Amino acid sequence: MYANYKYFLDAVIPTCERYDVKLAVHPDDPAFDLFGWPRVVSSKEGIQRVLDLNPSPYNGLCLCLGSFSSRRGNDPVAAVKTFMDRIHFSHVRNIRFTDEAGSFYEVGHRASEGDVDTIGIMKAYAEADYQGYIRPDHGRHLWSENTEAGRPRPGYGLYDRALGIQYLLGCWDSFRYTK
Ligand SMILES: [Mn+2]
Repeated sequence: MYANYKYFLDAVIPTCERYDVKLAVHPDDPAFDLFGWPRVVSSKEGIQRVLDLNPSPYNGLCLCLGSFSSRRGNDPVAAVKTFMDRIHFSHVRNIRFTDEAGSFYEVGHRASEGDVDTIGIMKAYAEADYQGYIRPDHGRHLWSENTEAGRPRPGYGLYDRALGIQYLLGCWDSFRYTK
């Protein structure tokens, strides 16, 4: 898969550079083995290997800290600091493990609600004056928010993503704001 990945990158990166299109790979979701499928972007080592396949800054990351953190032992704050220069987009969200095997579910964005240090992540971005894009990624299904068809809207509900954005901005401001 890495060989195929390099073949793809080497073919498209020159065009990306010419037209200023930044590629951004999302980590495996979840970042551990499922049904024996190979994993490519599941650890710091895997990310480094993908970035090294083509050294152009246009070969970058959509660093999803929810997915990345789903692998036991992965340190999301360290990953942000290590790969800062290649992160074009970041998904900042929280998960809580439910067993030692790595089962988890998605929780609200507050650091205290789960196992991901969302405050430490935003501190790392703020201290580096990160200029890329961040989104809260997923949101819980809150207040019976439904689609126009009347069905529940799990995963991408507006209400909890709005709450998540404000939490992340609050973290950012607490590290960046000066009056
Ligand atoms: Mn994501």
